[in-house]
Amino acid sequence: MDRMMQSIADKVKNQIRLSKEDGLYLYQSTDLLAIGELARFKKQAVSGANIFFNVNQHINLTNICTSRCKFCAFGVDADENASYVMTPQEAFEYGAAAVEYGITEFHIVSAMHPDMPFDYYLGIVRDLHQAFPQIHIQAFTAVEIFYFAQISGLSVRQVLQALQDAGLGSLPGGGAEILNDEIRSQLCPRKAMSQDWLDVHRTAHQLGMKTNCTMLFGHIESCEDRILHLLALRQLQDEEPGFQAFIPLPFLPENTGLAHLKRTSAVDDIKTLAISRLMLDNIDHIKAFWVMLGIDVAQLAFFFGADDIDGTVYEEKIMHAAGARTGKAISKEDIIALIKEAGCIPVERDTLYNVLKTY
Ligand code: V47
Repeated sequence: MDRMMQSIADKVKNQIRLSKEDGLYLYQSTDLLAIGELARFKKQAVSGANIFFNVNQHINLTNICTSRCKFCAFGVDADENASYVMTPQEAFEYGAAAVEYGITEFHIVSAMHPDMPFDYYLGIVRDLHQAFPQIHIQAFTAVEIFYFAQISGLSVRQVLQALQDAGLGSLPGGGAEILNDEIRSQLCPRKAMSQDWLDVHRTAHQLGMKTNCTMLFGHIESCEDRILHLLALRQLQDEEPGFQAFIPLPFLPENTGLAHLKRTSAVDDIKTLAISRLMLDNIDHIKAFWVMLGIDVAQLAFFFGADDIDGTVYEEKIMHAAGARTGKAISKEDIIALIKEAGCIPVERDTLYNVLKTY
């Protein structure tokens, strides 16, 4: 171990916060095992041998989107063949059908539809919550919340309050991409910019809502952009805590406007998970999202700082549109088996990380 890595190890062992320079050093280091050992040390301190999962149902209300981000293969124009919008009744039935499977969460993500009014989204949350009050609704990325404010004339706070009154429990972490407006202007100029995204989460935290956060990596960003992104999340969490989990999302290029780019390597995926665990010393959970990492890399991630594998995710559409090679869903039994196979303890959680059952 060289001197710089030793000094980072000393900081981690003594719970001293890592700096931007430490993060940059870790990215350019090839000592993956040393980085992994430190990340695992941090993970063990928070979660021991536990790996969390939940049983959820993804509902993607529409794929018609005015944003058309370069990295996205899910969004389409209204006149394209593959376009769809669920009616409120269809969305309700789609959610209701999963309830008997034992789900504890509806994970609803939509798009920036040109015509659907805010009331459409509000009504879907209200109907599902009234029928199934025991099931947590995690819905709408900060980008969608910001868009709802634009189309309704309400403030972000009013939008969040209305959704909260209707039964919204928490926000997912999507739409963060890379919190750098130069990069956003190239990839996704028509949606919430960095400060807008952060402000929505800050407001949600002020309203007592938990949220997640993500980072889309492996496209046109640099390692410095990634570290600055992690530092922005860490700073918001210091100022207005409420992030429960961080999910690094490796960019899947197929069918996107960046299809010429190569998929990230497993080494980059694992290193990014580990560095996230080390930099984000104030966010408890780091998710290895099996849908895009694949089951094999997700299992390895448990030894590099991850303590969560997300959920059964019946039936994910955004990543699969971009070439995710995993199945569209995985059973609870399969998740339990793959966590045990890796030598860890499967813990079923609800959305807010209350332990439901240890297997
Ligand atoms: O915001 C879109 C990303 C996000 C691609 O909060 C892509 O628990 C890779 O945020 N390759 C939506 N990523 C999904 C998301 C999420 C998923 C699971 C759990 C949680 C959580 C959140 O997916 C988007 C965007 O950043 N994305 N296209 C792509 N081609």
